[in-house]
Amino acid sequence: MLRFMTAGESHGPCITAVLDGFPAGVPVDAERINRELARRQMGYGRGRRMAIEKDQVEIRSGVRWGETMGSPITLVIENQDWKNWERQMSPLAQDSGQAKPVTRPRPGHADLAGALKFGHRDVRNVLERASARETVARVAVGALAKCLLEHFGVFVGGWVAEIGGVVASTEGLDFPELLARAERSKVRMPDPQAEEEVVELIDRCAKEGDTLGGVVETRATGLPPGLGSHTQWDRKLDGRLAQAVMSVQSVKGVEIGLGFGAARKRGSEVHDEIGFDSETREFIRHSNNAGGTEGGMTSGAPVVVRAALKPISTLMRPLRSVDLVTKEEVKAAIERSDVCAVPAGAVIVEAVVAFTLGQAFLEKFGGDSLVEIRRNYEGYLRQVREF
Ligand code: EPS
Repeated sequence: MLRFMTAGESHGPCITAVLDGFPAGVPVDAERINRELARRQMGYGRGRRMAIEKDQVEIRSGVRWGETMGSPITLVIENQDWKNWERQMSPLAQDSGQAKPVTRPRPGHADLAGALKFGHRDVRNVLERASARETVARVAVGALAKCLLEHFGVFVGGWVAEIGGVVASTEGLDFPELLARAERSKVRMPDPQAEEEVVELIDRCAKEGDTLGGVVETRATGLPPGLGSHTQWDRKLDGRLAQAVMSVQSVKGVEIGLGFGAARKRGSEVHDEIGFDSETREFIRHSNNAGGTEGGMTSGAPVVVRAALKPISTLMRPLRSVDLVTKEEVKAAIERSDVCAVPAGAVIVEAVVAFTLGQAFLEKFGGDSLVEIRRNYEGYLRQVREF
């Protein structure tokens, strides 16, 4: 079973991920991971923190001479900002009291619920771990999942579909073109006109001390039919994708394919009619409203996942809150933050989708090594072709 855990605080020394169950024999290099980390750091609307960080992964276990060994892979990304926080975030008792406690929880952040749950009088003990800094680890893990999937012609890519209500026009653009345009855009939007409007909107929001959310879209192509399973609730791939994506900081909604739109149409307009290509001897679909999953399994069509991100909850013009200690009405705490992190969100959602698909891929094709997985994969494809 492929699984991972992350550890680390936003202003601690580093963020760490341990990935277990990754097969042997997969070529991996730090530069491939670093390219994904750099993509996550880009985006107009980020705060000053991104000027401090230059995320680079250190592979501390599980890889030898450029290939995975099948043992747990430890990935470490240092926080450059740590040097400014060594005393405030020190593990040593002798440093206690080196930072003023944060007692004014921000609406929308984990602050209040976390303080009540863990009994913390200093909200920093919650916000440090709740921070989206943690997503640097998820992107690194997602990069490894991509390294595996790419061997089987599976490609996962995403972009920003809208920010602050400005919707990118994507009509007539195919997947490679969408990605190429998004990659060139400073807000990861495939539509230059929407990009221009969004940049203005971000500038306006920054001046007004406000923040912006948006919608990101991820697609995965090249997947065989039958990943996931209809037989049990926790094995349904659409449910697992939704959980993984919903767990990304700021995400408040997940759609697969038509998503909520399907509820407003008739069955005849929604379901993807089935055809058969007698040349390739493959079942085909005349549309992909289901977003690549049916009955909790891949259908063979591209998987399409959309996520809605709420606006960042740290406002420079803060909302009302209550001081945890005095119980007086106050303005919420102001932490240095971003105006808009949706472009980074697109890269993060791409990574968690890649991980979840990688997990389902390994469940289907098993194997401890790339060679064994390939044998199982090719055997299955033959079985499907000869159906
Ligand atoms: C974040 C607040 C900001 C963001 C951070 C997430 O950090 P800071 O408080 O240090 O300015 O920049 O995101 C990252 C550090 C990152 O790598 O994406 C928050 O409160 O969630």
